[in-house]
Amino acid sequence: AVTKPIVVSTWDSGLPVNAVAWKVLKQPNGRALDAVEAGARSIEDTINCCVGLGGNPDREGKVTLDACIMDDKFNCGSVMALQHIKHPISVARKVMENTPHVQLVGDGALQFALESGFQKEPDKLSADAEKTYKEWLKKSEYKPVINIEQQQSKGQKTKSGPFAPNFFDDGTPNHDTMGTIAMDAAGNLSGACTTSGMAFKMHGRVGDSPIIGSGLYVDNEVGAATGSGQGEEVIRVAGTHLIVEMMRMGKSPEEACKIAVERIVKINPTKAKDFQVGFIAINKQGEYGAYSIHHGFNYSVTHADDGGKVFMAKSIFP
Ligand code: SD4
Repeated sequence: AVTKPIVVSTWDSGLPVNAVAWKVLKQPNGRALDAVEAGARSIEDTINCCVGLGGNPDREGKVTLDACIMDDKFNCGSVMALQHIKHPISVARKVMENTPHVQLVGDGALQFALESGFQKEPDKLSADAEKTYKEWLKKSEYKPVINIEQQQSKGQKTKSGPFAPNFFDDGTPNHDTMGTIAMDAAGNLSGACTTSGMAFKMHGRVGDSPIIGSGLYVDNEVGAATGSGQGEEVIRVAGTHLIVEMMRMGKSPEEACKIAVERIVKINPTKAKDFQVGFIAINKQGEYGAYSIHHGFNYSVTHADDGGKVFMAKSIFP
């Protein structure tokens, strides 16, 4: 039997995102596209390190957001390095639906957002982001920090292990890039990905998250995939497109994610010890799976009215 509807998101911070998406999916005609957008919007509304305007800034202190969305008919839209807008995912959807283009970047994306009726938000870092940024400025080291490193730089450890929520020891949830993929009751797939990107990146840097085929890919005949982690490394292998193609060839979602992760590690196994990438995928049967380079990447799955479950992805390194 096909498990549907179903929604899967990166990280345990995806659980409340899934809950919002689930409300859409459980409606008789609820569309996966609306579900993933609503989910992404809900985390863009919260203050956290890695998604939305409250997220960490680039090295110049500017918060620049990346997001993309893709439906069941290869329609897709994306915004990159977008400033001042609370809901980049909805701007991405408008790019998809109301323009002849797929990607809008920077000032042009902002201009389009404002013309589309989005409100320009003031340039103000969240208290958390300001604190982290000031700390970073002391050394201003241009060294992308992600997941595992981020936790160490906070001087905190996360609790980990199968099914264990990924919380810092002080109880703060470890948020990160939010990738959400869903299949609705009609069996149609869609996906969304939203992020403030790598903390302290160069101004203008764009990661994998808003790039169709890297941070997100959906093929309604086969499946969908998204991910989180060091964007540059994901782009190099067109990670999520690779995963969907592997599923097309009969691999399970987990096997497909593993192949993409292995492809990244093989490029430079030594370097891969220092960065994290994690992928999640679903197929048309409603099967789901994940894989990451390092232990610690978890993901959230919801396919019933039970609040969903968090799973720890298998990884190459323990
Ligand atoms: C990026 N993939 O900008 C994002 C960041 C991320 O865990 O996912 N961090 O490269």
